[in-house]
Parts: sequence; structure tokens; C-alpha cells
Amino acid sequence: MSLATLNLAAEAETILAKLGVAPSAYKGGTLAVRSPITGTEIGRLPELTSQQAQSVIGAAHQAFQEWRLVPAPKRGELIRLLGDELRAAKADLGKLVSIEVGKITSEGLGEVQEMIDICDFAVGLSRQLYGLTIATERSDHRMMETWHPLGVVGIISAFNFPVAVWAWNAALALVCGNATVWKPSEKTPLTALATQAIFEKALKRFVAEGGKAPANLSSLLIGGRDIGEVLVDHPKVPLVSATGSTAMGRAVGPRLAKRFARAILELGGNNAAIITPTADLDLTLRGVAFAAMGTAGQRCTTLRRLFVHDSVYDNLVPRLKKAYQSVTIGNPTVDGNLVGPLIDKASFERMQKAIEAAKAEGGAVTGGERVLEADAADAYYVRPAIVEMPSQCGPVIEETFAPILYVMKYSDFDAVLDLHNGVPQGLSSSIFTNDMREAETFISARGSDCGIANVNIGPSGAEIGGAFGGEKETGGGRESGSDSWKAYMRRATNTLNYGRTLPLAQGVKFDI
Ligand code: UN1
Repeated sequence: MSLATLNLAAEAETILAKLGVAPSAYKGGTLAVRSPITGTEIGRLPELTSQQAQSVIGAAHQAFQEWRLVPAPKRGELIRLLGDELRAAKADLGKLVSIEVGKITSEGLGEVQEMIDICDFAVGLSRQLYGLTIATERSDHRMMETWHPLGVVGIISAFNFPVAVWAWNAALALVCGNATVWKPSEKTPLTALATQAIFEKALKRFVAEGGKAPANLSSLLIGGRDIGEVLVDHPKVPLVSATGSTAMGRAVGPRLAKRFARAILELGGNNAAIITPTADLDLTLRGVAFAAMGTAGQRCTTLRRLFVHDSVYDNLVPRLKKAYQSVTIGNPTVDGNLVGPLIDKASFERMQKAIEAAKAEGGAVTGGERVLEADAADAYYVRPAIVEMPSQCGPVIEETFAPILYVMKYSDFDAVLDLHNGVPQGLSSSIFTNDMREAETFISARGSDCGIANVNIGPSGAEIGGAFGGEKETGGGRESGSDSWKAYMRRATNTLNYGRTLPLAQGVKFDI
């Protein structure tokens, strides 16, 4: 089916109706949404005023006050039901992700799977929100920590993972006893509406089964930057988890710091892989191809810099170029296509600008051109670009959210580690090697400085079980697995005296 004959607005409407979203939520408003598959409009959402946003947050705070009293394993039951509803909605929500973001089918479905996985994780976690008991220096005393719910958790998400990132945050925040308020990207509000409707279904079941849950436990703020600012500045929001560009983080971070609110920032990545002399090149080729071209280069974890040892360069790079030339680009909902569109025209223009800047620095470019323009003049499909660079300079040290892979030759391992870490961002990284010393060094204190460091797999496609996030300009936040839940709770240290005397710490005497 050609792109011109697609009716994506109708397809989106069918899915939204099936998932329980009323047409008034996405018709007749002021926020226009376009599908990057064709560039055509698929919705026009009513936007909230700042005042309405304030009252949504106020209501969420009230919900928090009730929800924090529900035992955590019971809160976990709500998330179990959410996972259940997401399983039932997987095909529809996955398709809507493809329509709204342009992800290929398996990645749209994978995104919903990521939501299901974090729900499973959070259900187990709801019985494991434990603190330590710590040896005290005083007799007949006990010292311990307890973890308590925090309040309203604000979630600001980006277009590229329009629903999974909400789920990472919301599933944990809710089992931890918080209420959530979500400001999705202006580019992807339809999948947010659908997710909210799925959550409401789970909540209804929870209440029908005798669970106690307040209204407004999870709310959505549809609107632009001003609405995001209301969330960031609201005194009843003790934590904001924000995913997006470093520029966004620079705006959000200081505003939160000013009122001593917590921040989980997931910002830009400029992820690299080092291909060493002993790398399994077949495996490397596949790892690099997915990490660099998958999601049309629009993941925070996308592979953007490739350092190839000079002994394998002439073997690997021509094969990689061939893969780039033959990769199937087009309608992401058609099986077999591996690269869908860029999100919009601005993204395409940024990509072209970066390619021009790389050329000016001596870069040799393969690919990068616009394709399928005749089929869909308002959609921006590109052939992923390989840019062979003489050195790490110019656009290579920036994050351009598009499929550009900068390839550089190296000969010395220590020097390449320095280059690897020589960018402002620090999200994800990989090494492809069968040399144990190199692998261990890469993940050691003097190796990769990123939040994620992999061996023989690419930097993208992390599982939810690990903590997700990065260092330096990536923002330092951690979400998802491991003990990331601690960021969504407040810790209290409790000292209990079960004796009849009052020994003071540090031997202090104060006898009255
Ligand atoms: C993002 O790009 O915002 O590791 C997150 C990955 C995914 C999440 C990416 N699990 O690529």
C-alpha cells in the first residue's frame, strides 16, 4: 500500500475508540498532532490552561494523601491489573505508537512490552520496599530506616518513547504510594490519552474488586511548554522525572533546584561503541546496525559514534556501508521495513545541518539523503548516514537526534578510551571484543564513564531490570530497575529506645 492512500487519522480513531478514548479528547482542539508516516494531521487536542493544570495537580495531591495509606502490596495489585490491561491492549497501543511516532511494528509492540515488564517488576517491588536495621551505639535502642511515599510525582516524557517512559516512572511511583501527573510530549499526546484510558480501566477493576483507590491518582496534562512549567514549579510536586534534550534539562533542573524539589533527568546521549581487533565482526555488524539505524536513530541510546581499530576497519566499514545501502526504509507498519520516518521536518533539517557541518570538518558521507519524498511530501524519510570522520570534532560531540553514525579509526586502546569519554554526554556505551582485559577495562573505573556500559551488545535496547540513566549532561537520573525506586520515596531514620535510661549519642552528658 502506498503512503498516499493511507488514512491514518481513521486508523488512529478506530484504535482510540477501542481503547476507550472519547473523540472530544482529540478533536476540535488547538494542539495539532501529525503522523510522521505521512505528515498528515491525526488529531487536534484541547489544551489545558495554566489554571486548569494547577487544579489537576491540587487534586493529585489529595489523591496522594489517601493513596499513601494503602498498603504497598495492595498498591501493587493496581499495577498488576495495569499490566493485565496493557497485555490486552498491546496490539492496539503498539500500533498507535507506530502511527504517532513512526516506529516499526516490532518496536511499537516492544515499547508496550517494556510497559508490561515494568509493571511486573513493580508488582514484585511492592513487597520489597524495605529499609535497613542498623547497629546502634546505645544499649536498648534500635535504629532503622523506613521508606515513605513522597507526594505527587511529575513525569515529563519525550516523543521517542511516548508511553514506556511514563510506565517506568508511573509503575514505580504508584507502588511507592505516590500520585502521578504526566505531561507528555506535544508531538505524542494521542498515545498518552490511550495510556490514560488503559490506566482508568485497571483502576475501575481494582475498585470493583474491593481495592481502595482515590480519583485523580494518575492524571494527564495536555498542553505546551507553559503547562510543563506549571508542573515543574508547583510546590506540591516534590519530584519531577523529565526525559528530553539537554536544553530541556537545563531549563527544568535549576527551576526544581530553586524550590529544593528532586529531579530525575534523562537527557541527551552521544553513545559510542569501540570495535577492537578481536571483535566478532558478524555479531558486531548486527549490533551496530540495530543500535545505529533502529528507531531511525531516535533513541537516547542510539549509537552515534563508532571507533574501529585500524586492523579491522577495512573489513567492517565496507560491510556496514552495504548494510546501510540495503536497509529497507518506508512505512513502518509494513512488515519488512526496518527504518521508519523522522519525527518531523525540523528533525530532518537538523540532520542535514549536522551532515553539512561534518563535511566541513572533512567527513566522508554515505547516505543521509531524503527518500520517498514523491510518495509523501510532508513526511521525512531518510537513508541512515555513515560519516567517516578524520577526528572527533564538530557535530560529533553533539547529539543529533537522527540516524547519523560517525565512524573513526583508532590504534591505541587507552587513547580511544579517552576519546570515548571525551564528549559532554554520558548515557550508554559498548565495546565489541573477545579480549578479557579490554572488556573488563571498559567496564572498570578507568573505562566508560557512562551510566550504561555493555560488552558485545550495542548501547540501545536496555532491559527494564537494570537502572537506566547516565552521567554528565545526560543528567544523572536513574529510572526503571535495580533500586531506582528509592528516588520515588523519602527515607526516614528512626531510633527507638526500649530501655529505662536515656544514653546520648557521642557520650554527651546533659543531666538536669
Ligand atoms: C530513550 O531513548 O528515551 O534502552 C529510552 C533503550 C530503551 C529505552 C530508551 N529501553 O533503548
